[in-house]
Amino acid sequence: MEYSIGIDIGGTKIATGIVGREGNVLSKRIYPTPSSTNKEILELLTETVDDYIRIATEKGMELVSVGIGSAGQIDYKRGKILSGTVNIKDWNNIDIRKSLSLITNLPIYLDNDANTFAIAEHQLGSGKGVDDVVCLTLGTGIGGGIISGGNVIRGRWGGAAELGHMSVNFNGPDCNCGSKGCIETYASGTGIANRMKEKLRLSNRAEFTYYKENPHLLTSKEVFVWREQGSIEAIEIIDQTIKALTFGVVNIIHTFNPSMIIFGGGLAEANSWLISEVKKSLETIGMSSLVKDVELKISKLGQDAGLIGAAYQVWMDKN
Ligand code: BMX
Ligand code: ZN
Repeated sequence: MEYSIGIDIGGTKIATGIVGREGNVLSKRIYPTPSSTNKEILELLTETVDDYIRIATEKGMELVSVGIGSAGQIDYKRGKILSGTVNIKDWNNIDIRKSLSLITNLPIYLDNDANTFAIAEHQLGSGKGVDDVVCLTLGTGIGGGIISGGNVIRGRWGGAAELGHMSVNFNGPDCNCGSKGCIETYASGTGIANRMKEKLRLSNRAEFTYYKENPHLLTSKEVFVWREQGSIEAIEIIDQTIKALTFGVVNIIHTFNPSMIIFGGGLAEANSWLISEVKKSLETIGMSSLVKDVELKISKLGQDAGLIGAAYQVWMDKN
């Protein structure tokens, strides 16, 4: 069987593994994304690829490529990161293909992380056999991947489908992409935490004191827990999350007329009820013929989807 090295670079973690053609993942490793320099990330990639090549050689496995899915705006044909938001430090103008070709002759593939998520879910996951699928990953940021008529929609050089940066409110919070009111500011892990930090500043409630003093430790997890406990502030924030996602999903449906929207990323997987709420509110807005039978699903491949799709790029070429 052929194998490919898969690497999924997100704002919080980097997941790696050796992936078989059927999507089986071996020697999986998960690292926190280095946050000081891009050089540190490149060193981690080089060491990991080197190590996987050694493991594959020892086990007599046939390695056919190194495939990377990374957050950021990517020229996928040239294998370069052109730019990235502050979600990854200093993630601009990086020739990943060149760096890795110093240590291996294997073909090196690079695409946006949500595109590789969409490739995996379309080839092997919840969207298998479905030609018109749009994917949204809810994590550190919000990533987007579009399959239309069975093809990945990439635009001119690969920058298309930054669906997390669809604005649902031009008076909304500043987004680190430069726009305002993007769905990422309301429904990503960092967005939810940031909205809560604004509320904490205005509140004197005792249960918030620790995070008021240590705002950098606040994540979306606390917000979901506080919501469960009945905090009005947290309830308001998550209601906004559902509204932003609903209008975002309606925009997606009106633009791409998909059969299915697949949600992934840690936040969606931990809170799949959010998707049921979006589905319910969807029925009351949007053009009826377009919204009525769109399926909303959760990723089947879970946290491995990005790295499986990253590795799978080589086989897309052969399909
Ligand atoms: C951001 C943007 C996207 C990415 C998405 C999900 C950067 C660095 N990131 O919107 O390119 O697809 O986040 O990324 O520009 P993740 O960090 O949540 O995996
Ligand atoms: Zn934005």
